Amino acid sequence: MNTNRILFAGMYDSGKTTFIAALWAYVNSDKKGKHLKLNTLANSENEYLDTIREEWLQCKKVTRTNLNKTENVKMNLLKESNSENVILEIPDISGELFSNHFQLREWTTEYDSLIHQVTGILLFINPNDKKNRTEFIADSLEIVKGLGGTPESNDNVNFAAWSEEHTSNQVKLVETLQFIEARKDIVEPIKVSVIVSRWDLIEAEDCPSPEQWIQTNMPLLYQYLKCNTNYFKPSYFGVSAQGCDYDNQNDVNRMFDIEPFDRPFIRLENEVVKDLTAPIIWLTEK
Ligand SMILES: Nc1nc2c(ncn2[C@@H]2O[C@H](COP(=O)(O)OP(=O)(O)OP(=O)(O)O)[C@@H](O)[C@H]2O)c(=O)[nH]1
Ligand SMILES: [Mg+2]
Repeated sequence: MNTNRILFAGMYDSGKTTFIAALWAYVNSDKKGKHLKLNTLANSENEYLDTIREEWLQCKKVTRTNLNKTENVKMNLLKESNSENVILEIPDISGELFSNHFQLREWTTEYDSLIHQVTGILLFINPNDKKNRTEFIADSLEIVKGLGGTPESNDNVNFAAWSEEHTSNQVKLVETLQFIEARKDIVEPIKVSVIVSRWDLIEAEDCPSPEQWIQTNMPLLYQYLKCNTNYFKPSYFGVSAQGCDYDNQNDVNRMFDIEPFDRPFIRLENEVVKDLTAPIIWLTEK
């Protein structure tokens, strides 16, 4: 038996709970050729999982995770490739907690023991969050010029005092990883599946690969992962766990016309697969 304790890390609204809901629907579905399937309901039955799956099945946004209540999710699964028993333990943590760690520079003993047991990380990024898009100095200078200022003068630029709230997410995510590296005795690099969520929305932008998206928009995070391969081993995925934007009723109607397990899709480097388990399977492989 192989127990995988996976940390779903990511800021608020980055798609963590939706992914768990879609994964639970997938392993319970009668999709043919599943890479992960339910082994037994023992150790898997969980009211929380059923609630979020029900919301997902009805194309409703899943309930936001409560800052003070981490939901401990456990799935007892079988890997199709080698019939290996895989237990997934995924604490569903509110994104606000990661911001708190960054701001307060402290975490609970409960989280600390979780970090010591973690075997892999799914790092979620919401591409629609403007704190995930780099603001280039060159663009700011263009704006200053447009407002009638000169690039040399700062007359039209209002500098705000530093605040956690205005901090770019990539700074916080790098800190999340650095904290883990500082607290954990890392012998083998920890695998990190970097997930650009809501891929259905950005694929319309004639998108490069998920890796290129991170490289362009979150260069600090990208460089940190590139330069710390003794601690972390990244792989990049574009994930649509819903399959569409729930704010667009036409898209939602389209979802109701197909099997729920066929809604999500994953963008790999060069191809799209209809299998939500890809980032998990990659983590569980030696
Ligand atoms: N378009 C689109 N939106 C998505 C997708 N997955 C999640 N979302 C939206 O992203 C928002 C946040 O999703 P959650 O799964 O609750 O995010 P979270 O990371 O668990 O958030 P916290 O619990 O607050 O930390 C919701 O409004 C979802 O509808 C997707 O595949 N496509
Ligand atoms: Mg959540």
